[in-house]
Amino acid sequence: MKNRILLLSICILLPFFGCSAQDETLPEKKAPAAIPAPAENTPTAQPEPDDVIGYILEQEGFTRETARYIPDGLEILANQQAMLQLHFLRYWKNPYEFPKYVYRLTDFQDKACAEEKDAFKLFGFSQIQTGHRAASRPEYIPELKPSEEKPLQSALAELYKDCDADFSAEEKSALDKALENVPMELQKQLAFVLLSAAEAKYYRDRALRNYPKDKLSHAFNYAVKSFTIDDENPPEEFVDGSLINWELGQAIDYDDFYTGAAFAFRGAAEMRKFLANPEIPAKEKGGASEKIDISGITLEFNTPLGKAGFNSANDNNAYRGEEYFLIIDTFGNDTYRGAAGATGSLDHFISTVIDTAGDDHYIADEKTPCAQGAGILGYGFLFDNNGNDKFEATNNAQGMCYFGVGILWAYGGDDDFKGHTCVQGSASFGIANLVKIGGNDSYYAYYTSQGFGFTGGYGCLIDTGGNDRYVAEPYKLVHAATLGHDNLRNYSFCQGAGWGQRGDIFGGHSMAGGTGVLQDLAGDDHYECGVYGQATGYWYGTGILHDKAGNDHYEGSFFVQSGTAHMGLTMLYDEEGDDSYHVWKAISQGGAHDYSVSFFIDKAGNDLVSSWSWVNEKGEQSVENTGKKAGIGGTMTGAAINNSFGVFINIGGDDTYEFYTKDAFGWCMQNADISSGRYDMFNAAMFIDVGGNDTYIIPQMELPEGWGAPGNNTAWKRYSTPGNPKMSFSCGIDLEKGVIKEALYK
Ligand SMILES: [Ca+2]
Ligand SMILES: [Ca+2]
Ligand SMILES: [Ca+2]
Ligand SMILES: [Ca+2]
Repeated sequence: MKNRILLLSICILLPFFGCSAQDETLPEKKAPAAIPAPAENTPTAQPEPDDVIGYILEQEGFTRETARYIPDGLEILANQQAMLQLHFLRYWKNPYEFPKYVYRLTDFQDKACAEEKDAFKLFGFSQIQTGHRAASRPEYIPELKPSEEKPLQSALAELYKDCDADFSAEEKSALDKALENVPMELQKQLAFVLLSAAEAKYYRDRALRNYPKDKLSHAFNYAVKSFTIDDENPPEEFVDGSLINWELGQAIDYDDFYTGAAFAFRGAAEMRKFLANPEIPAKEKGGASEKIDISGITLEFNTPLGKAGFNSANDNNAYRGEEYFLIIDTFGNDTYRGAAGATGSLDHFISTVIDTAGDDHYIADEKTPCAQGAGILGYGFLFDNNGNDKFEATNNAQGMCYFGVGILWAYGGDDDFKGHTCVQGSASFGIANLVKIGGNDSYYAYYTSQGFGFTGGYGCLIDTGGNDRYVAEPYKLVHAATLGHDNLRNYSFCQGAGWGQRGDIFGGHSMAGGTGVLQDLAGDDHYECGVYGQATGYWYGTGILHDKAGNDHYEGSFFVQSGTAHMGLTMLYDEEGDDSYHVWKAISQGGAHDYSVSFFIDKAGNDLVSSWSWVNEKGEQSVENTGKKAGIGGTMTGAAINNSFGVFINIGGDDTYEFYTKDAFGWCMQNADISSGRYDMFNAAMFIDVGGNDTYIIPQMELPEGWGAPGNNTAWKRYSTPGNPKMSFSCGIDLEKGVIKEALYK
């Protein structure tokens, strides 16, 4: 596999770290006459546009239709990508509509998770986001009826048959005995899970029919390691990594794959419904159902896919996850080690854990392939109701997939999620959901986690309440962001990150990125990451961070808080509260590079928005508080370079901006040479602050003539050439009043 990180670095063009190289070649354009500017900090009479973006474009003779990319040009680029996600081209072509896409998506997820707590609904929705809708609604999945006589035994016999395995006479009689005191209705429910698994197995196997069976084991092992591989020195056995992605990624019949997942997931969902209210349904319409007692049962039996355990006795249990196809535990503080609710091997491709009570501990070490709601070439589901739980893993866990479906829903309690790589809503070639209902939770990871989508993936982390802490470790270096990004911090790709397989520089096999979403619906939250995070996109990837309420803190470095490199669509969207946003280095906060679209939208509150780094005596960047601040890098707060759309919108509140770079607040640089097709492609940078008394702390720096200084109730422009000035748009505007259509959902 050819080097992901190296590729990340090659195309970061040096001029973007400062504007000194461009100062000699100032644009001829001046600020549009209709917008009062530059103001030298003197407030002037202002317009009150009912469409601010339409208004500022109009000042230079543009409309939303003309101030965008040439659509055909985008199609040529998009056609060079495998597995481009369906929404991408539409919003790439129509960047002003991208926020509405984000509002719809986050609103749907909000309702599905916070209001309805409907795990299947989110799974179905995720499926649709990857471009498939084979089995997105449970009511259309064919019914499965356990037999009236010996339902569990006959369902198990069917599963054995489908797996070409032998249901021995010994096992049969042992099971008959074990079931003697198990209520028939519970046996039927367990039978339903087994019948669902038989269907899931059929569709999962069929989904893989176009890939050589003898290569699956190697692909499984690669998927386990993929994001942990040092791409510059891949181990000999995985030099074919990008080819596995290319071949298996495209060989999978995702319609079949998700149909299988839907059967298995509905099986788990029906069981959860039953556990919440154990009863025998009414025999006829209008009849009464009959409550039953399912407590005090300890049942364990073998299936061809692993053991099945049902434990409703009042004790604390310990399980080895990889031994089980199904664990249901309704009492006590339990411990789950290894691949619990996860596809621990190629043969153990369906696994479900349902734990409905207690403070539980889930632990997986670095030898565990995947854990805690993770699917690699299969399906892994984990549901934990109640209690303060601890989820600890190394890699591939807590809502994770690679060629699969991995889902973790945790309800109530203050939970602790800890992992390293590919954890907490991390999807590659499939669906990963981590949903936490309520509680003050902590999420800790390093890499490709916390709402991450690689090619073909939809990965989301949704937390519905509480004051939460999201950390993608910046400082304990494992993937230092080398070559000028930020040597002192890690690459993250976390907290709403989309990423693809880039092959244009060497090797080919380019595959468009997936979608990563981090969504938090209440509470005062803390978001912290290194480089690439908090709504970031790379290589046709989409990254979204939505925070609905509360006073939140965001900090990160380079390509963060809606910051993009190379064909990304990103949006950070914070709806209320007094928030603080800090960025240590460049291209962030509605900062877009190389055919990217980045929106930063903060809808209310008194916010602090800043970018600077601590520096030492020599002016070099430091992570220590040296007491000395300096700006390191630009393309901030609504800035666009190399044919991009960087839009920063802050509505309401008395905001404070503290910046030490000129290349911000609506700074644009189209940068294309006339010999390039890019020369005719648009580039737009917009900084818009509406309402409040805002303070701009921008230490005196010499501004080129015609730029104007940002200030309360004023307007300005910030152009740099080279490039085609006719195709580069800059506007910074601070207004008392005005409506921004892009910030409206309804
Ligand atoms: Ca428990
Ligand atoms: Ca629990
Ligand atoms: Ca929260
Ligand atoms: Ca907020």
